[in-house]
Amino acid sequence: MAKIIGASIPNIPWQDKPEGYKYPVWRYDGNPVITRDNLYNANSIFNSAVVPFKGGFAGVFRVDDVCRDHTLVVGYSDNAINWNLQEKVIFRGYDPRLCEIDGKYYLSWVNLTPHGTTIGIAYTTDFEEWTQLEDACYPVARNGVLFPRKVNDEYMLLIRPCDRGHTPYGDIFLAHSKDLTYWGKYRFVMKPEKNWEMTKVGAGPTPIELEDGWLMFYHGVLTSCNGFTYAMGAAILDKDQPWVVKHRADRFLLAPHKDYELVGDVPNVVFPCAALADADSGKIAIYYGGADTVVALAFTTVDEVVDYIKANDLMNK
Ligand code: BMA
Repeated sequence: MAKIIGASIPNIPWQDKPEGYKYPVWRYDGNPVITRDNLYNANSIFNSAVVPFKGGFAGVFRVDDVCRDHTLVVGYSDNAINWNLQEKVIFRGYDPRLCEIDGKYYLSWVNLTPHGTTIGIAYTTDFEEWTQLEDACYPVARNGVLFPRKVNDEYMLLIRPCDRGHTPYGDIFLAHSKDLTYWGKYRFVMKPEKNWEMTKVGAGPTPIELEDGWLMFYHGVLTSCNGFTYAMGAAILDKDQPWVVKHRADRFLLAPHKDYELVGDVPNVVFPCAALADADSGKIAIYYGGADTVVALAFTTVDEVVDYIKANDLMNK
């Protein structure tokens, strides 16, 4: 078995792969797990982040409210499927990611400034009090995703530099920091390669540490005559030089095929922002936004996903 370096999550949400299903990532049959009905005054609740917390789970959820403002709220769950969302807005912005580093929970998100989007970073120990740090990569960037530990004694942040609109820039870079305040030593990681991701790529959940690399799920965007289609891909980054892509699937692992991915405020969107990974069993539960309207859940195992990436490896063709 490929090995996950990380926590045991014995209560990770799970369903076995349906009999006869050929692909490496399968959906929860109770999807969507969160809809606008989970919170009063929500227009839509989607691209959201979850982590294990005190024997259960906590999360930060993207709620676009009935004024269509982008807000972030905290939620709690015992089973990571049924969530209790709080009304209090902790930050404004969107697309949160959560990452535990040395006992603190770090939130990175798309922060909104008068000059464009940037990467907000804040931390908490209890999901009630938050300390906000300097914005990273100001301006202009999105899809800021921290690594769950320092690499070579430096914090690592995946980013996608962009412009103020739906950007023609579409490549993933990596930034280093000694203190989570000053970011630099930028490294190119990857650019779109295949048709399904041809417009842009952006990092998704916190990378999952493996024995010999980092498993990175990401989104890739196709532009068709009908607009954008967002799908999920996967790659394995070098363990000590995570800007080096060692393996990368040439095809998507999850694309908008179900109604709740095809129909919503923005049709044809699968947008992963979080993954729970159980080091003992190799089970992985992926949280993604469906059609910018709901939160959905999908499953894989570390073996399934690593084998699939290597069997369809863009880097070894
Ligand atoms: C991206 C982000 C995501 C969104 C996606 C599709 O640029 O804004 O939050 O899910 O577009 O609309």
